[in-house]
Amino acid sequence: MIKQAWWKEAIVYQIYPRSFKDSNGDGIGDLRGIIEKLDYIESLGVDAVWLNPIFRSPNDDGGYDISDYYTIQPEFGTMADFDELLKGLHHRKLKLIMDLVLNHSSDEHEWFQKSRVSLDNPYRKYYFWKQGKEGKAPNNWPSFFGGSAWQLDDDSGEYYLHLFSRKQPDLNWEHQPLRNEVHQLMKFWLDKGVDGLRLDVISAISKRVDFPDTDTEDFNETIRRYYANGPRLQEFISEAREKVWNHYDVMTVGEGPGITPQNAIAYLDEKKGLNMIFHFGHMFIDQGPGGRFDPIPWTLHEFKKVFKTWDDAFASHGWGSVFLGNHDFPRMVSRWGNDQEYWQESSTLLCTLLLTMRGTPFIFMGDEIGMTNMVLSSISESRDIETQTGWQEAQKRGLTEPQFLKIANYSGRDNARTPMQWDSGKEAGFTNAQPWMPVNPNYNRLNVQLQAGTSQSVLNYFRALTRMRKSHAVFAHGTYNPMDTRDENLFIYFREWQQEKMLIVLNFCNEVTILPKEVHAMLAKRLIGNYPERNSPELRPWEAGVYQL
Ligand code: TEU
Ligand code: CA
Repeated sequence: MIKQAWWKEAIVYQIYPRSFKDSNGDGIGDLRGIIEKLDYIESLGVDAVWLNPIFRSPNDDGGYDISDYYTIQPEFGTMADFDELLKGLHHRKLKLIMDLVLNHSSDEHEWFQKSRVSLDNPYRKYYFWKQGKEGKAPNNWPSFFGGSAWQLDDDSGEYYLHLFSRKQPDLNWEHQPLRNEVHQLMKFWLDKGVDGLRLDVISAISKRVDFPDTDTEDFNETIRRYYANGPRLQEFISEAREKVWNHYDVMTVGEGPGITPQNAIAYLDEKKGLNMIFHFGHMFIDQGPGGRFDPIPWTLHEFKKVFKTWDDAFASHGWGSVFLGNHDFPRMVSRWGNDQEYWQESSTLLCTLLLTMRGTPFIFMGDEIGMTNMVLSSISESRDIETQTGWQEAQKRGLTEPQFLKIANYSGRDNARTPMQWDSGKEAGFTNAQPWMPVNPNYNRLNVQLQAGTSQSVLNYFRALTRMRKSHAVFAHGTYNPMDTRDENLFIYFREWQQEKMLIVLNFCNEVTILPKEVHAMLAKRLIGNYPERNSPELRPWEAGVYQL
């Protein structure tokens, strides 16, 4: 019997450890805090947990700057805590997906410290070092975090490449000894029984290493053409597959800007590729050419088109993830829904979309209770390097702090990193100390404890959705066929597999919307909905319903 790929049927819960639960009163979330909450995680009806990086890091970019791949970040706990957490997850039949950041390390990693010592040491080639041109950087590549992607190192007089912060030097995958080191560290964690790897920015491990200037001002275009999808990408992935992953029962999910519907399948070769990728199609529809801090309006039409395009890309093979938020994006109800007058309805509608779509659903911690964006009143409150450097860039464009804050409060990553809201007690039950990041002031009316005891809460609706998804295989394995309604507010689609056929109806707006007659005629047996059931062609604002046909 071919082992069914568990990850195709799984529902994954993403935990940003720093903000989940503080167990030792230092204001920082940690592994023992997650252990305390294992019963809660199990109660959600999810199958796996994806932990954002938990390795030693100076925290320049929220742990995505690793200084030791073999040690747990001391603030998060010890290796013994990790082992206990893994055991606790496995005891509850929950899988663990770890987040490996391999496109770059921290500049405090010993490899980089040795690499920078001289021009000819064995570690020099672990990174990209280049002479400048006419006293400037080797080329015009911009960093994700503002400024040039090159940093001059005074000692050696050469520049090193960092697509992200200057404390995140890019690792040179062209160099076989570096790849061997990467294979070793993967084996270390897989030998411990980790079930999955999220491979951060895997799309950029092969880049244009002839380093030509970018000829476009569009940042996402620069990524696609110069930083990601380089000539040796498939080679590096298939080598890791052959030398490491094939020897374990492990799921690999690739993350990375620059992955497109056209090139995604190349990452997912059945024999030599990854199992799954995160795509960002929908996550960039409200970003202009300037990227995150250049927001533009989005339309439901485009949103629906992205889901269709990506589903077509994976129609016959390959497999995608479905997510509407994570630690890099604003809270889904604030971005795609209405976190004011229709907070409850739009939160539950978005959860319905997540859990009825084709592809593995990834739910970001707190979205199961409808956590919302938090308003920064000054840049100094931001804890995110991307917002802080974004502000520096914005000042060069002449923006005032209030003007930039308005943008950052819409699209910045701080929104997703406020502490999990457990109860209405001090600091929302996240910590009994000063939290590393302020708790969203709405915690006393938006928290787990309050919702656990309310049958119609977002939390209990989410739990009902996971139960529904698990009891009907059509959601994991079925086809996806959207209905192309003329109406801009409706998102309607069918899921079909063997004898089962489902119809999902979502009213993505603040108004009442009339259903097309042929659809209303099908609304016989409702499995779940976020309003009291009634027989009417009128959908209420943000109404969601799942119907068995
Ligand atoms: O993000 C990489 C990535 O996809 C970027 O486009 C990201 O969405 C954003 O634009 C940068 O915030 C991964 C991690 O998810 C992110 O937290 C890290 O900052 C980044 O890599 C560097 O490791
Ligand atoms: Ca702590």
